[in-house]
Amino acid sequence: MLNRFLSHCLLVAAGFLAAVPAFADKPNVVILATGGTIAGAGADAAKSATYQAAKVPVDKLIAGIPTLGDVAQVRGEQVFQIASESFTNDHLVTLGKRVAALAKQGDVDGIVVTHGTDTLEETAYFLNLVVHTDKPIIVVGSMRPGTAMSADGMLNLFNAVSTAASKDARGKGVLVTMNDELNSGRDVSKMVNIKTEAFKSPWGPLGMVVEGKNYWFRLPAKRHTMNSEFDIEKIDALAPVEIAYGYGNVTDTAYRAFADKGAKAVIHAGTGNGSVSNRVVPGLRELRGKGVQIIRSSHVNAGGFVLRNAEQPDDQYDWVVAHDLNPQKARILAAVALTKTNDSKELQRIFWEY
Ligand code: DAS
Repeated sequence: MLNRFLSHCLLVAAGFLAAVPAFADKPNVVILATGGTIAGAGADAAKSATYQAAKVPVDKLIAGIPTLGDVAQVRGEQVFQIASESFTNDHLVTLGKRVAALAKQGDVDGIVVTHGTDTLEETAYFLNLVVHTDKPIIVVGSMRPGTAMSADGMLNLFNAVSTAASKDARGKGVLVTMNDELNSGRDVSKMVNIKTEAFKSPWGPLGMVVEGKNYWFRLPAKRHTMNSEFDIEKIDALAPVEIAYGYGNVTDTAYRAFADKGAKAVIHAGTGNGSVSNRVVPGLRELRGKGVQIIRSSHVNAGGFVLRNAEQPDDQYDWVVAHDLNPQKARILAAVALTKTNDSKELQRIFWEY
């Protein structure tokens, strides 16, 4: 009799446990959705480039990956629903403050930001600079909408959640999981606009994520997150910084126009080594004399390297060099750094360290 009673209790208990969601003992991951192609939808499965971005809400993104509950207890927030080319500094500050607030919560183990791919690299670098946490923060997008054949968003998002839920991703700065790779939010950039293998770091990925497991091969070398002197909790607005493109036949019109509109710094997206046309140098020196910071970057796309006094006498002109940061990343760092200092020597230190 007693055995039958005990076996009955065991069956009931087993039944109860089976009803408990798969993630009862799983890490807690929050997905902050902002829009982009990963939330895109098109009318034809054969069309991977013709669709509307920022259509699918975060709860549908989560529901679209049934096995997500095997790796984490996931909940979503719809922070924005926009294509990322329309991001502004205010969007960055709002998102950064939400990420920082969640990172401080004891019931949050990791954060995923779903994002359009156009400015994903800027947001990832921004969060890398200003969010003080060692919890994993993963920024993820997709090159094809979920309605297209061989869409990449589902696996990219699964990888992002599994990485956000993993202890081994802690302390590595903001990460980007696209196309099975783990890239540093600082280094990664969109190098191609029509392939799923679109995001590359000039200095290589940090690792790979395969079947929900991370394989690490290198670590970030620059300051980030917990080791950053910048804190989103002390930033309410970014400094106005603009980018002017260098090319043959260029004039200083754009640089002057940006300064006239109040730019505190102009990023020179230079040819080659951040070179500056001799038709533009006098105008940039004049702007520097009026207090505008001039920061030389390079628009070569597979990884530039701008060093002081190599192509231009930066010491003499009191200009800053962006080191290996592309123009859009240099803008982010300058916009953050100028909230703390307008000293060109301090700015140059910051560009070497971050
Ligand atoms: N317009 C692009 C964006 O939102 C779509 C994408 O690739 O995500 O960044």
